[in-house]
Amino acid sequence: MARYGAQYGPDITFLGVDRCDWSDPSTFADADVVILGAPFDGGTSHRPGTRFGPQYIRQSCYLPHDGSRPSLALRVDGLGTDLRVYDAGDVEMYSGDAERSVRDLQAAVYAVARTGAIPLILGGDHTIAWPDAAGVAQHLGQGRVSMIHFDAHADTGNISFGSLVGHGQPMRRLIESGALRGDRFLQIGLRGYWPEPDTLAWMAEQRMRSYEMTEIVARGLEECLTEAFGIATDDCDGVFLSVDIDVCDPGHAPGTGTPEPGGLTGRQLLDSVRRIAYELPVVGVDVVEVSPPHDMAEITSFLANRVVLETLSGIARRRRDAADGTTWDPRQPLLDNR
Ligand SMILES: [Mn+2]
Repeated sequence: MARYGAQYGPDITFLGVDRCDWSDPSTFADADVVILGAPFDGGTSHRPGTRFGPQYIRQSCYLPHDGSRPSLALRVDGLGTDLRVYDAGDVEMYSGDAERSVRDLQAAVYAVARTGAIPLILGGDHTIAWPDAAGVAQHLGQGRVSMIHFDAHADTGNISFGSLVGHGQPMRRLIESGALRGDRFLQIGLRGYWPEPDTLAWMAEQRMRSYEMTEIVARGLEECLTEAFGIATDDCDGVFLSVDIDVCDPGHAPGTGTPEPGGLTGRQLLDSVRRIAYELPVVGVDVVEVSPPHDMAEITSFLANRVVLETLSGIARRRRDAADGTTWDPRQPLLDNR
């Protein structure tokens, strides 16, 4: 259960933020957000490599690793002065033992959530969404956390390769275990040729709401998000945001294990994440499926790094506006509202 340290490269923190130890709450007592690396790709069904995701998401940036990132659009520093962010390093996760890995990751996520800090987990393949969201629900209560899930894939499979644990199944495990409610599960960006009809029938029985790319194109992303936000905040205490980078088109995110053509642009994903972090009570986040060995010019790692920063900036701006009574539409330029 120890920190993996330098197993997958230098033991650095996300863009130079302070380090902490998730098993010792005194090391992050004033934290708003604690970053955890989950370098696990043992649940992958196709191309592997996401065990290197945390390292690359932490480091892929052309600016100094100085623990500060003032947002041009939001006029807050979600990494420095406006939010206290720590990085607890990588949780030890052996990709050859999925059951032990998800158990140990949930313990780490819960240890962060119970202090009131927001856990932000860098994957890793999507297997980790099960312990990530379950660890938050362990603190806030079963069925009290809704899910907004960006992905090309539903990830609601039952058994794959003879196992209940894998990157195509975390969402079913979360609902079956009672950690999350099926009817507070919002999926954005689904497309392609999976899952099969019996899995779609199971999803309908759970009353999951999936905004497929076809619907997003027909209605517009903003309208779909606004509708999803209404469901996510109905009789729930917080929102878990799970971002599979393959929700974006492979042209925008080539470094991933199961690329599916026809997805969102990087710009659409960043704007969506900004809205979620600003408009909703986010209680946990994960960013998954970045596979650096399959990337081109670190396009995917740079995008994932910005997904993290956009989330932190949105949370920081939400808290600042709540403190001074300001309201703002994150779809509009700030203009005089700075
Ligand atoms: Mn996916």
